[in-house]
Amino acid sequence: MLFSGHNLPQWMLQMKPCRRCRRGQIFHRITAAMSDPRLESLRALLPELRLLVEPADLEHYGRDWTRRWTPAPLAVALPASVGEVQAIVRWANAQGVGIVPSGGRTGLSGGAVAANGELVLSLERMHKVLAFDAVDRTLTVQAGIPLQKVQETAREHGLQYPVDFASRGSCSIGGNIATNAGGIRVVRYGNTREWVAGVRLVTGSGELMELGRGLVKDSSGYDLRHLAIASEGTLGIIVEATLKLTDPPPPGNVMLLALPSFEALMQVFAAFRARLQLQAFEFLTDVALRHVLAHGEPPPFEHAHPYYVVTEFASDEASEAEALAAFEQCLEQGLVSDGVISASDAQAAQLWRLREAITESLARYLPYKNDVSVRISAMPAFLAETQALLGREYPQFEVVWFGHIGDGNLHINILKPEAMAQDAFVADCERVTKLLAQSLQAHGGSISAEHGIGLVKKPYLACTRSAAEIAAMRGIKAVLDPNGIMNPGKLFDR
Ligand code: 2HG
Ligand code: ZN
Repeated sequence: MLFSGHNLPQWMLQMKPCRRCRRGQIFHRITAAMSDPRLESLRALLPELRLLVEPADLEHYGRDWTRRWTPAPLAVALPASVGEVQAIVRWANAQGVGIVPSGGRTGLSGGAVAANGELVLSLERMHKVLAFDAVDRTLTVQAGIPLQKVQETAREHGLQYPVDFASRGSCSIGGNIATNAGGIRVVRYGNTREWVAGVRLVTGSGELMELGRGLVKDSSGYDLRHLAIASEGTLGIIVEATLKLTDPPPPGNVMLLALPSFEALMQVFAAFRARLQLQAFEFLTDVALRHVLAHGEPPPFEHAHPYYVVTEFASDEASEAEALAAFEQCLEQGLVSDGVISASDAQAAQLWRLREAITESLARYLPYKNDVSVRISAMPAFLAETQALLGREYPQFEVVWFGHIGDGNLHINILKPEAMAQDAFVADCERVTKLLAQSLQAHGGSISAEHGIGLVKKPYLACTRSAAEIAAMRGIKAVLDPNGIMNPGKLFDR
């Protein structure tokens, strides 16, 4: 079929030549779009919809921060309104096409991977602040808004949205809600779940549901809002959210502590928590710090120490005195061996970088990640057991420990040796994850603390959630997504 300029649709006329492969983008679009009648029907249904089928776009939008699956989506849709999202979902039901909802794609569990001809539905163009309510102290936003923009907007109104983590600039609020994201302030403020007053969800059948509606009190039956939170896009697409805001935090002081032993960790936590309202309590090992320093951060101490804690608390005189007293007490008991305290905001930010840059500094080793949790009281026994397990099972790999120890949440990154094939590496790590999952089961923990289940943790879901719970999840999915088009294959198989 030959096209001449005057009868080309508008979207084709806007194409530029593709620099990557030197064929025209028009060619890519025409071949892909014309060869798939499903996309043609979507185009006919929503002529204004932005739809991408260029290989570079499919690759970019078809993956998250995991690098295990080869992206292979059918196309990428970038709707600009709730109405468009609903129409896409109805089209997907009619065509039997799976939908992978897509936010900032900073996830670490493969929840936003599209490797099987799904349509990626990116919320990227739906990134507006819709309303601020000073009386309710809420902010209503579209789901594609980055976390950082939410935090900044709250600050502009003299308030705070307290959920925070390193990917704040790239992740989106929709993704945060869909994974019940945690981060570095959970010890003080709780997870994302605590801060969602309402959610507008386009269900798997295209219905728009208003869940929660910003009400402080509502005892009229099931709270479906909480089903949307941590649903990982398997029940529908979060298109808007009403977020709770709170008083701004007090100006903070950051302290970095050096610890001689792993066993000291929870005792130091107890000593500090007894005296202070902690804003954060994070830990990292020397191995983690070495990677961060190799990545360009300045060393905090003259000598290396086996373990470190980054903690934050109010910078008023009383809190500072309590922090120093806690430090002295731990020093006397041999639980800490050194410490520094920030003297300025710049220094505080620099100390935080030592913790926050870990993921980035490890990315080139394609790490296998465990993100596990137990109750805080179970932490000492679980830590000892896990340390023995990993020491025994991974003599050949470098293992990097860090995490939100004040929440009972450990991150374990196993680094792939350069010469080792990815498949063999993952297979070995999966063998050990089964053992870790057994230990989590014994300690009443969770195989995913804050990253979600996605594809990465799916084989272990049944280790820490009961058969009855998973059956109930399947039943809920069948009601809200009867044709199973929402994020197929993630969390569990239908
Ligand atoms: C963090 O706490 C993130 O920094 C990422 O949850 C953890 O990279 C990881 O394993
Ligand atoms: Zn984390």
